[in-house]
Amino acid sequence: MLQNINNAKPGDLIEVSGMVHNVRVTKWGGFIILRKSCGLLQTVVGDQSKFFNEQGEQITMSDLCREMAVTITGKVNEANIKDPAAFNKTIEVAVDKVEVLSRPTTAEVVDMNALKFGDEETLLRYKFDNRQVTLRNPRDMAILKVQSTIAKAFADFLTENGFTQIFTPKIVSEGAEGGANVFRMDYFGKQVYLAQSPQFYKQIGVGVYERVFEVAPAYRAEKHATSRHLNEYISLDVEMGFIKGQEDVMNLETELLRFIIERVSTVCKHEVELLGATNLPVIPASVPTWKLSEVHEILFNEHLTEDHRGEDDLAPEEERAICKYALDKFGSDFVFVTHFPSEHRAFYAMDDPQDPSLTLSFDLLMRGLEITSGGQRMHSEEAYREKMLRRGMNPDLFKFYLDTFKNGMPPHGGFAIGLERITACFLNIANVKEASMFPRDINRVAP
Ligand code: AMO
Repeated sequence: MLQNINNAKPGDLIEVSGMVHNVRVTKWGGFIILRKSCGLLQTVVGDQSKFFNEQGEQITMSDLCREMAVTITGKVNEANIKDPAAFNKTIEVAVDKVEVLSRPTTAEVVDMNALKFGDEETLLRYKFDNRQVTLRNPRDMAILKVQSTIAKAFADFLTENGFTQIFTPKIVSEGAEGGANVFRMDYFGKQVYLAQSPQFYKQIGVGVYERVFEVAPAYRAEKHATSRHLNEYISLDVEMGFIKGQEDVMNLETELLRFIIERVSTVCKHEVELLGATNLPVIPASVPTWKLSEVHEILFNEHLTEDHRGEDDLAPEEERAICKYALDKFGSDFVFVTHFPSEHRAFYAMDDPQDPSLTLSFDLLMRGLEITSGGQRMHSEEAYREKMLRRGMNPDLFKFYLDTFKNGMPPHGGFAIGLERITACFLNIANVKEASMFPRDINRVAP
């Protein structure tokens, strides 16, 4: 008897285990909708079907309920299933036998479809309050499956291109990114921090392996509740040595994204269809790239935003507008913006020798949202010391980091992609929290 539903074809006899997603009793029998990791499977109950409880005693179909764990044996038949959550619309299983393995202890299991709740905010709150169960809803399963595919593709592409995966500490002695959004914690009487990013450690990794990557949580004490900020997010980090300039890093990210899009389009066909996200992002041979000052100019001259010329960063309306402009004019869902002012960029960014008030750094915008920051880093100890002193930082606090450069480092650069943000952008999901298995925000640390 066949055990793997993914290979099933009409005529096969099959044994398949899963959770009861739904039971529908009809006059002539009914349906048990079984939930598998790949999606839903329709099974059809007829007058020959038999049911057994955990003790092996015969029961009836009406004794079944949602979220029972069951094993079903039966025959695979051809079908034409309408439910978009069915992973294979062309098969169903005619039930011979259902064996109950275990059952929920409440008669009122969480409504994981959660569709009856009014406005978006109430719906999201309900979903997140009961996340341990609402995650079983096929839509949420699909979002996180796409996310898992993106993370795997990230690791596969980089491994194939000579990068070594590293695992760096999240309890650190100093924040790497500056700013106030760092979580403090007590560490045996000493104040330490949760890592805002693996920046120092991935640079150190370049001195060891030349090319490194990491997939790990990063922590930001964001006090504001927005649709794009989490307090804990997964950072896809890359750092590479022996670069000639930040263009090498941007080119690598472009090829990486092309690989990820291709992988999602082949591996996650069912999920993107279920989520109505078949318009996967488009990445042209060369991603439109402008300096920050050029973006302000373009948007002002084209009357697409208010006048932001001279500002140190992109306004959110500019992020959206430049992405729309790039899509309309260049058919790209991505835009690189480069040359951010040195004063507003993290201290490790390399200043542009042509104009030291600017940095050789970039952001990558996708469909109106920043998904990446990156750039070339300084690689000489003196440059670090000088910039730190200029910024009023105490180099003694960063001794181990500076010692890395003291002991020799190649020219290098890298970038980081926020996993929840890229997943949300891929799937046109408005709130990044929906792309987090257990989102952490200012009001939520459980479940
Ligand atoms: P940055 O701080 O811009 O750069 O972060 C890089 C990317 O991480 C994601 N991100 C977040 N996602 C969700 N919630 C947050 N609070 C949040 N903060 C950041 C975004 C962002 O583009 N060390 C540098 C990267 C580098 O230069 O290599 C850094 O951390 O997608």
